[in-house]
Amino acid sequence: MTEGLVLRLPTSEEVDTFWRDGVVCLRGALDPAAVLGMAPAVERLLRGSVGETMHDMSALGAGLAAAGSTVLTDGVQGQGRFVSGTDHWRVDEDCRAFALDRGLAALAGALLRSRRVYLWEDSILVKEPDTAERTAWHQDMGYFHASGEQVCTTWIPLDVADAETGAMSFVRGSHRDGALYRPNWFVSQQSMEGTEGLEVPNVESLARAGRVELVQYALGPGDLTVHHARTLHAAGGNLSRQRRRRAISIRYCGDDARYHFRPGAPRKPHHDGVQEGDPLGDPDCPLVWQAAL
Ligand SMILES: O=C(O)CCC(=O)C(=O)O
Repeated sequence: MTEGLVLRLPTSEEVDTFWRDGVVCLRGALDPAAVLGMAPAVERLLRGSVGETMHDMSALGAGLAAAGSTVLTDGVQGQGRFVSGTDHWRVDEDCRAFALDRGLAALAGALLRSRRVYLWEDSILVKEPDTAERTAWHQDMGYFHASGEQVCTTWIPLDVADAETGAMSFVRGSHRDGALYRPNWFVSQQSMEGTEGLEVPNVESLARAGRVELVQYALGPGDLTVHHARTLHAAGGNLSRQRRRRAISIRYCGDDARYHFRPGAPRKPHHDGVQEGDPLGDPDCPLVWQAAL
């Protein structure tokens, strides 16, 4: 457990906001020092010294662009890079302690109204200064081989994340219609081949027409957002020439989640050992927190 990471649990109003809007911003819920204590782990992973879990999304974007796909750079070529990865908890002790933090899982359990919380995966997402690549509009559910409504992502910044450096934006209430959207390549709206579901709509034009409402929060260390796995969300590039935008996401499932395989979505090695409909809680998707009886 990360020492003293969580300072407070969500209020009942914040729980209601999560279920109404599909996202909630929890200010001052985490100890900034404990969050910043993850900085060395982030640097280790960026240097690639602890395994193959990080990906250069800017390089992926250049490859996709060369193959004819539209990459979300607003026509700008930045000097910085967007680097991200998943499943660091399997290769790095600090990431393991953070992802298995019982306080953070209890916070997710309160929001999910769940008696049990399982770790699905962790993710590190760094946008260095002057990174042009935006994070495409997407819904996490399409990437997860899981069913259930008690599924969420916590997004925890190590730096100030604002409109300039690439704060996340969310389509308010978009989790409520039950739509499943095809996963995409994260820096392009192009859907992954062989995946099922709806194409992600042009959220920005819908917002301009007043047909959806976008919400964005400027966050600092100690704040976090938690969004539902069906909530459409995206993030800007990092337009600052000085400031980094480092973040850690921890993704959790609750009581009603089961393994549910989605054609074409990226699989993890342990998925070969589980069946459709299996409960979570195996060592690769561990139970992190359970409510007292
Ligand atoms: O940090 C980003 O740019 C995107 C993160 C994201 O979409 C997520 O954690 O679900």
